[in-house]
Amino acid sequence: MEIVTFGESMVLFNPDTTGPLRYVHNFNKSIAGAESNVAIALARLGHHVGWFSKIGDDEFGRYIKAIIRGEGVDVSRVVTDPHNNTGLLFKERFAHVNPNVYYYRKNSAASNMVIKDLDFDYIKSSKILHVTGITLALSPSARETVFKAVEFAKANNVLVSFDPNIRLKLWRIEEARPTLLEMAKLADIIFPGQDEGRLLLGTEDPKEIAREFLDMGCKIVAVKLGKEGCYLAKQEEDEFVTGYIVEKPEDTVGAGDGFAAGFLSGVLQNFSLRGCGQLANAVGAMATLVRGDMEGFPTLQQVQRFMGTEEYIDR
Ligand code: KDG
Repeated sequence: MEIVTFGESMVLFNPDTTGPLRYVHNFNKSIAGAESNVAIALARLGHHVGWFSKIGDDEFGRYIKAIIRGEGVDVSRVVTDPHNNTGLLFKERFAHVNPNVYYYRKNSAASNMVIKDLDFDYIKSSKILHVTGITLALSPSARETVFKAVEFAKANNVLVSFDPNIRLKLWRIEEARPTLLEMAKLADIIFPGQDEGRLLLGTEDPKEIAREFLDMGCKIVAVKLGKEGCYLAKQEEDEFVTGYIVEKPEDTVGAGDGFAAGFLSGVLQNFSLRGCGQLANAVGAMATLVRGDMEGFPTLQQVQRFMGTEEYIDR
């Protein structure tokens, strides 16, 4: 594996119509989950990637595994929990505003993840371990599992990639902040958004955010600036990389995961910092062109066309 990641994926029910959920009759069934989004995006870009989680012994768990496997992601380390259900997520859409998200994941199989569910040889076999703050929020045992995996990765020269992905519906900021900062200190690459800079460090200034994380020990900080692009920093170099304007985004959820996947793809190919940022911006932007959390991630050829590095013949 080039990259291994783990965390909860859920069955996502996206309403066909806008308005309060009690008036919605039809839903589109798909999957959601920040880590599997990153895994799928990387697989579409042509990488060997593994994702695992704990799923219920139920139809929803089998569905999630089948979809992710179908995307070319290795799911051989997924654990089935005979006692707890697979988590679900419902969106509620209104015109011109971000959708509401309702989680049905309390005590889900994934939130019952424990250290015993980790395959250490599998983690050791990969170049990068990618984790997010969502798993840290799920339960004490899931949190302990992420810390254990990350400490093991560090001790075995596997690069640690971390997206704080603050979800205030899952935990209070007073609890989230110290935990996420503790994890940030262990990360080699970190992907904060500006809002996360504000919540964690009290600043939205990309340069200040980057400086704080570099001082904590991160080697690369990629601050996501939405359509403005990103600000990237290492100890010895830093730069802004301009983003892509998407006039009418269909769905912005998943853009951050696309960004992380594009960036990590660049890292795996030894791209320059700027090259990593350009690919990250493009994959993140393309994620917003399609409704759904992971449906819009491009193949390598599609992203090259989007970036204008490959000629497009449409017929
Ligand atoms: O980054 C997108 C994810 O947040 C989404 O797919 C669902 O993992 C998810 C969550 O916990 O909100």
